[in-house]
Amino acid sequence: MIFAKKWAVAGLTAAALSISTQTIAQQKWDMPTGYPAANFHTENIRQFATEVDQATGGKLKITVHDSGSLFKANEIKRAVQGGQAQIGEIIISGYSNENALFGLDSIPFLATSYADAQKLWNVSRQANEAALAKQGLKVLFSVPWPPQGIFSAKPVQSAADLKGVKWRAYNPNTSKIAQLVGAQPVTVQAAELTQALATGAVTAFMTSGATGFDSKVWEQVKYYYDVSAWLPKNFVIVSQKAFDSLDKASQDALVKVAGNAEARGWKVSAEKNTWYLEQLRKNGMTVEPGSPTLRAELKKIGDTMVADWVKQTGAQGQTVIDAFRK
Ligand code: PCA
Repeated sequence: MIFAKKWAVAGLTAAALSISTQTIAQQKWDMPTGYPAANFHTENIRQFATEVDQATGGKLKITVHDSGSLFKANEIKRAVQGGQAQIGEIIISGYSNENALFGLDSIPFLATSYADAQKLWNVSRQANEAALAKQGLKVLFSVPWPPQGIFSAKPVQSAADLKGVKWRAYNPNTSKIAQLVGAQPVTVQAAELTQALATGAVTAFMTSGATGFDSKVWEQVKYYYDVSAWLPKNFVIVSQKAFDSLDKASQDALVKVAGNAEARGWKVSAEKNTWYLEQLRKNGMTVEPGSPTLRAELKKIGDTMVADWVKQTGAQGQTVIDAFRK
């Protein structure tokens, strides 16, 4: 009897030991994002998390928290910097007040196609990575939103029609555009857009068909002008400290799977853009290319913003713009 008990205790200790070695070897990361579960970025990120699990042999488990449920979209960067989350998704242009460099992809009519957006990313990736590295952040991958157009409750023929309207902004550049056309900017995160429209807090804004669809904007907003002004990008960032705590094989697996997620995300963004615009039409919206006047006015705003951007970013910015225009 005594003997049997001893054996049982020994068995238990062995089991407990193996569990604790497993816990040391396995890491669980929280990954906040600000966008809804059905959005293509979020779907891409979920697939990324699944592939990370597989590629690390279950050593790294990433839990995705969508819709700003763990941290609001605009709090995610700080959360990853502060170690409250190991990894997260942010829209980089949301932080151009911190560093002007981050606003490059949200300047009207600088890069308006997927090919140009890719080129802009290629020439600016290093600079972005270096700026974020100084904040203890590592860029894992980046995926663009579909091209940005104008949603409005009332028809818009030219910028004059936007005077005085309550304009939803999602980053400093969209606030700046509001100022330049004489609209009133109100910052609203994507997760709160439906509500802001329902209460009449905003009646016009620029975003993609993707967010128009996610937020079912057709309830209040009847016009979409597909001007394709820019393609803003989301970055998936990881705290360098969390990254360094992984074994080498897991680090390599993570970087490789991130590369796949970036390639897949760019492809899906472009493919789904057409589908998103169809859904706007199906739900009764008027989808138009936007008048030449409106486009010319936005282009002029873009030119001013490029000049300001180069002034703010100096030689580094000039090098990036020159490489883009080459
Ligand atoms: N959707 C996000 C950012 C750009 C976009 O297409 C938003 O509206 O917040």
